[in-house]
Amino acid sequence: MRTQVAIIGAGPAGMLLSHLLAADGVDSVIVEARTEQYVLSRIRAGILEHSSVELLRSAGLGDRLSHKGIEHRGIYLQTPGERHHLDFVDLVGRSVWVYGQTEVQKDLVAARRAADQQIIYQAADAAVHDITTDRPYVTFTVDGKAQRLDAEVIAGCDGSFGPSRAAVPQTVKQVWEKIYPYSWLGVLADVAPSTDELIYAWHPDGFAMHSMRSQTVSRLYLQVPNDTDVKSWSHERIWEALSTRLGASIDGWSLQAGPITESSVLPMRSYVQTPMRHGKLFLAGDAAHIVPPTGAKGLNLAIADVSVLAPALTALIKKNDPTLADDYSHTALQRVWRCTHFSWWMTSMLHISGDPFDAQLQQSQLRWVSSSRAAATGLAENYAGLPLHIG
Ligand code: RFL
Ligand code: PHB
Repeated sequence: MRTQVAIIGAGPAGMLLSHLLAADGVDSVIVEARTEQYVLSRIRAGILEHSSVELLRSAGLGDRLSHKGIEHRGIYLQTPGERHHLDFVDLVGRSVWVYGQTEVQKDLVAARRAADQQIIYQAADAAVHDITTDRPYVTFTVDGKAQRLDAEVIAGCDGSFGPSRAAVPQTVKQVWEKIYPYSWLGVLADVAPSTDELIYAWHPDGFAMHSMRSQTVSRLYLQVPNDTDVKSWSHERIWEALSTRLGASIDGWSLQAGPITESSVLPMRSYVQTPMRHGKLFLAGDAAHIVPPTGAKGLNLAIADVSVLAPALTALIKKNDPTLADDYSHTALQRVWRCTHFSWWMTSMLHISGDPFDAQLQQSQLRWVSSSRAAATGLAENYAGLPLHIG
C-alpha cells in the first residue's frame, strides 16, 4: 500500500489530521490497533476550549457540537463553605463547551466514513521504518498477515503507549516527566448535573470535581491515593465522599446522586517528549505529551497540534516547501509547554499533598484567584482563551 501520509492511531489527533489533510487534497491511511467500537466508547475528556470549537466548526465538524454541546461561560472554584464563579466570557471574551471526546470521535468517524477514508482497524504490531530517509514506511499485521504502508511522511498519533514516540532514538530525544502522588476516581452517572457549570473543589479530604456530559448525565471525580482499587469504593461511598467534598458546607446546595454506569481510576502525570519531529516522523497529541486532566487540556492540545501539523505537511507534500514542517516542533511546543504549566498549576493548587504548608498556600492562591481580576484573568486566559498558535 502507498499513501502520502501514514497516520498511526485513530484517536482524535489521527482522525482530525486525516480530515484536515483531506480538505487540502492530501491523502492519508490510518492504522489503528483497536476496533472502531473500542475507540468510540472510551470515556475521556469532556471540555472543548474556544479555539478547539472554532477549529472543528471551520473544518465542517460543528453541526452536532452546536446542537448537543453545552456552552459554559466559566467554572466554579470552591473551598469549604465558599463557591466562587469565574466568568471567562466576562474576563477574556471566550467560553468553553461541554462536549465529550466520545462525541468528537463520533463526528470524526462519520466525516471520514462519508469521505471513504481508509482506516485499518485491529492492526497489530505497528512499527515505523526508515524515518530518516525519503522512503519511510509502516509495517503491521492484520489477521496474522504482514502488511506494509509506504508514505512520504508518517504521523505518530498513537498515544502514550504507541510505537511512534519510542521510535525516536535516545540520542535525539529529551523527555520531561512528573508523576503525581495521587490519582482520580472518575464516575459517569445517569443523573442530571446538580450544577450549571463545572465545580472544581479544594477540600481537606482531597480534590473533587463535578462535570457533566449532558442535561441527564453527570461526570464526577474524586482525588484518591495512587494504586487505589476501584472495587474498594462502593457506589454509596463514592456519593458520600462527593457530597462531602463538593457541597456539605455550601448553603442551600446538595448533590443529587444517581445510578453510576462507569467508574475507573486514572493516574496523573505530566510528560513532554521533544522534538516532536524526527526525520519524516511527526508526533502529535498524547504521543508527544501527557497532562494531568485538571486543566482540561489533553484533547484540546491534540487538536491544537494537528491544526499546526496539517498545513505543515500540506506545504511539504504539495509544494515541496519544508518551512512549516521544519518549524512544527518548535511551534507546537510553545502551546504544549504553556498547557503543561497550566495543568500542573491547576493540579498543584487543588489537590491535597498531605503537607499542611502546601494547604495554606493553596487556599491563599484560591482566595487570590477568586478575588483579584488580574489573577482570575490569567486562569481564564489559559483555560478558555489560548489561541491555537502561540509564541
Ligand atoms: P488517543 O486518544 O490515546 O489515541 C491514540 C490512538 O492510537 C492507538 N494506538 C495504536 N494504533 C496502532 N498501533 C499501535 N501500536 C497503537 N497504540 C495505540 C490507540 O488505540 C488510540 O486509538 O490520543 P490522541 O488522539 O492524541 O488524543 C488525546 C486525548 O485522547 C487525550 O489527551 C485525553 O483524552 C486525555 N484524557 C483526558 N483529557 C481531558 O482533558 N479530560 C479528561 O477527563 C481526560 N480523561 C484522558 C482521560 C486520557 C486517558 N488515558 C490516555 C489513559 C482518561 C484516560 C483514561
Ligand atoms: C470531564 O468532563 O471529564 C473533565 C472536565 C474538566 C476537566 C477534566 C475532566 O478538567
